[in-house]
Amino acid sequence: MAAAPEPVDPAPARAEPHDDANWWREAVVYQVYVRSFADANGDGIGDLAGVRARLPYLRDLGVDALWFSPWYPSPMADTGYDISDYRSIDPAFGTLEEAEQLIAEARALGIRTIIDIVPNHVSDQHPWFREALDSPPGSPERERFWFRPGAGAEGELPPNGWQSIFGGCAWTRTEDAAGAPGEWYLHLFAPEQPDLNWTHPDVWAEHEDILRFWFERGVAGVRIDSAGLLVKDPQLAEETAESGPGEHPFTDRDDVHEIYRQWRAIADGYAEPRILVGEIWLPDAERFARYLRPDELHIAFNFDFLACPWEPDRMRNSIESALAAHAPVDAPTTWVLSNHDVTRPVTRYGRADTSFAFESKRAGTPTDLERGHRRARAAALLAMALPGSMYVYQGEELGLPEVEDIPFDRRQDPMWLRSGGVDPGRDGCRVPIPWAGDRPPYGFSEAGADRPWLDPPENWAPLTVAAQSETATSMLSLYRAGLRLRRATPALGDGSLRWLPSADAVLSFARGDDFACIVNFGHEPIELPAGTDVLIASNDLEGGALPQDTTVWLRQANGEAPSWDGSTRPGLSKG
Ligand code: TEU
Ligand code: CA
Repeated sequence: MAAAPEPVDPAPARAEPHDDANWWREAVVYQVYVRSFADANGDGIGDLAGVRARLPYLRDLGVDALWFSPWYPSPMADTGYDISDYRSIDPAFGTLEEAEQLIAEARALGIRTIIDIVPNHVSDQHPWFREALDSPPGSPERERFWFRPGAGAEGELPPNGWQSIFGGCAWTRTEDAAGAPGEWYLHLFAPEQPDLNWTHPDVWAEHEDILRFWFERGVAGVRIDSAGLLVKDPQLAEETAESGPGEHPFTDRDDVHEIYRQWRAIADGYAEPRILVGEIWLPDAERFARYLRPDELHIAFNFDFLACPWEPDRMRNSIESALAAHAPVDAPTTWVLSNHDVTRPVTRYGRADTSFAFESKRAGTPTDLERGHRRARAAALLAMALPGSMYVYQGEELGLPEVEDIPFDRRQDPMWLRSGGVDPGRDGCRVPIPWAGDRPPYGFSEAGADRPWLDPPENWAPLTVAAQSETATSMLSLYRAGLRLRRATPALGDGSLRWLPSADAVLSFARGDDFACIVNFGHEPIELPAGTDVLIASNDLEGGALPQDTTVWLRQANGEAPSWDGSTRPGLSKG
């Protein structure tokens, strides 16, 4: 038997529900990937009219806010993360006026709107980059980007060895109108996404203005794309294996924090303060937490939890270290199981190795979807019970699996294209949402519409919203019930947790005076503590015991002593 984990946070539970200004500390935020959500005009691409029509669905699901992946005009080299105009809406999605209507309509249903801001790079069709290409080396127009002469006798080699996150060289050589080669420019992602130079005052001023533009249209906050990458080493030093904290040439450099302090001041300037959500992939929890200091970002995605394998000790460590890292800056932790960049949880958790890593996505390895589905259900109730806020990616609530057999000629993701097919890409988690009916596209578009931009599989009829709404045991019913209970349970949301003694294969924690959550990862069904009522379980109990890969929420029965505080050890003794 392993020693019981120490209590992680002795702070008292939150005394009263948070006031409205702190909504984000415990919000459930639903990520809308507009292109794949709902297609109202039948061109095979999801749009804002489609989202507006489905707002009641989102209200009934019980989410507090929507985060929209980029909806701006874009050549779609990276499905919208290559923006050519930050103050408008792509015509495929709708109009600015529709976006304003959507923001207002959602708010009338109690749902706030968060938009995606991409400050690291712009589209190569953005006017600034077009001007830069049309201007000579050394011109002010080029200063807003990272143009450099090449190395080698003829400038034929890239300025340094940095590699693109999407694979291949991070530099592309320019040509003038006559086809003569010239300077190179930096792109940490695709060549269609040139990096901005964040030492340039225009870049700062432009983004501050973009923030105000959208805040004044009623958005409640922004999700900041690639938030740790904005600042580059001006010397363009090579990456080395042993760079210390803040020394990497383009990740997590100390100067980046100054940008977010400035943005925080803007966000705080509104009567209803706006919030800043960081997309930051950093293994170092302490460096990560620096972004969440009181005058910087409000919150950032906890990718460690997303990437964590479905194993009790690893999960417990991930949860503990996240809570411990967030506590000193008084920022709430987020609980994220999926987004538009990663393998769907149902698939991930069905593999022998249940972790997530960009470098090894294990596409095509044996996958037990039934087991993955069961674990994804257990993970959902775990995430909903943990202290802080939760982010749900569209389709997660339907238990959609990763689509792994998209024909090569249909795949669009630059990760797939630029890796020469080595990386399966991210299209498999971006397939259109199935709403109703027996056949693709399952109500994503109406009958007679154009083919959807990615085809939903032939076997998704049982996964539609309509089908799952009819079934009490569906993933959708679990998300609806779990989110409803989460909202109705004062001990949940923001606050702290107390670990309870349990067997190695079990996670068990209490929140508030009368709530406990138990997850059983092990083969043996475990007895539940005496004197408790089951609020919800991710799968059926077996003769009153909690089976493998199942999460249960318990409430202390009326008038009973708190039987879980030391007196019972789930998995070790009878309750
Ligand atoms: O993702 C950022 C991103 O891909 C990196 O943080 C990367 O995943 C990480 O460093 C891996 O080591 C965002 C968006 O979510 C994604 O869809 C975009 O393609 C990307 O930025 C470029 O805008
Ligand atoms: Ca459409």
